[in-house]
Amino acid sequence: MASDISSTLAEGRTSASSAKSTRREAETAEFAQAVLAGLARRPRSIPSRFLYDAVGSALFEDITRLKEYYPTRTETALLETYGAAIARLAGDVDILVEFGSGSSRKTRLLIDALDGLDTYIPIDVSESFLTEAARRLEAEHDGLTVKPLVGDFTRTRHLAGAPRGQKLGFFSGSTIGNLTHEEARDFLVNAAHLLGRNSAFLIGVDLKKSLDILLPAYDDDDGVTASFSLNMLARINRELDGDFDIGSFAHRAVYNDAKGRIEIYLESLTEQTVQVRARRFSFDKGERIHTENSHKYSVPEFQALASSSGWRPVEAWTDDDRLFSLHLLRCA
Ligand code: AVJ
Repeated sequence: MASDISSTLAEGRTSASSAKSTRREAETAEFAQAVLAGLARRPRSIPSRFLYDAVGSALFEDITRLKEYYPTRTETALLETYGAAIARLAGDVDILVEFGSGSSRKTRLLIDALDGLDTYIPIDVSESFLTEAARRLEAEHDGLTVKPLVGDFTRTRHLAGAPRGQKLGFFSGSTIGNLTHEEARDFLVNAAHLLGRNSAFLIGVDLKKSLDILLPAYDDDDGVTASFSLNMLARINRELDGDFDIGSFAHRAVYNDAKGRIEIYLESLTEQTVQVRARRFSFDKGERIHTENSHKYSVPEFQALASSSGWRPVEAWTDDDRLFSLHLLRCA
């Protein structure tokens, strides 16, 4: 890594753009390592966080507007309906810390509900997204300071440069569902340290429900979710000199009842060989690559997980159809 930094500096770029390109190179190196290891192992798997390059992030935005994809609009409606109640129970919040980029619409609803808020700290891997969001929010909210933190929130250990004050964490969209129960517990324990004593945490969690609703949400009629999944292979082709024939893989979403989660796979439709960075990988017909988990919880299941991770459940809100939940927790 040190040699990467000196070589980019030697090319005479500004330190800001060199820091950015060094980050991009580090991200590509990490992607390469994950893909080569993930394709070599059985069962094959690639971590879901690599779905979100610029193309994948735009496709996810499209997913949030699909008729079949209920989570985003349901969570937004919950924030609209219960924002004032959430703010009251959260107490005097000085600092809002958001894990992941979230949608600006949901963030704005929460910020507007919290009066007396003086600092908003979004944590995200996408620097351009953060800068843009920070500029807009500061322009719209007099007296609100936005201090973006570039990084992977699952690995953020300290809130560098954060002022003192009462903190509220916000983790929306049921992104916590991407984590296994063990990973979610680690994340919650770390968040308790990060946010500190007596802080509060608002988390959006998708609920268990009928497969008639759940399965189409992960396999829509227009094939947007399929494109989002298959972008993993397209990204490998773009960034890692891969030669995946995207048309000979299919998106598969299945519900694993024992684990309470949607599992997403890319399935080879033929027997074929693929190259990535000059390494060859053979697929049998029907062989799969696991790319994503999306865990679903009942309200008591999530409260039990939170309770075993340093948080006390304060309140949980759900919509009338019981599609989605918002949990307010207090650091124990
Ligand atoms: C962003 C993880 C919440 O699990 O519902 C949506 C990702 N993947 N459709 C989810 C996703 C396919 C989404 N999360």
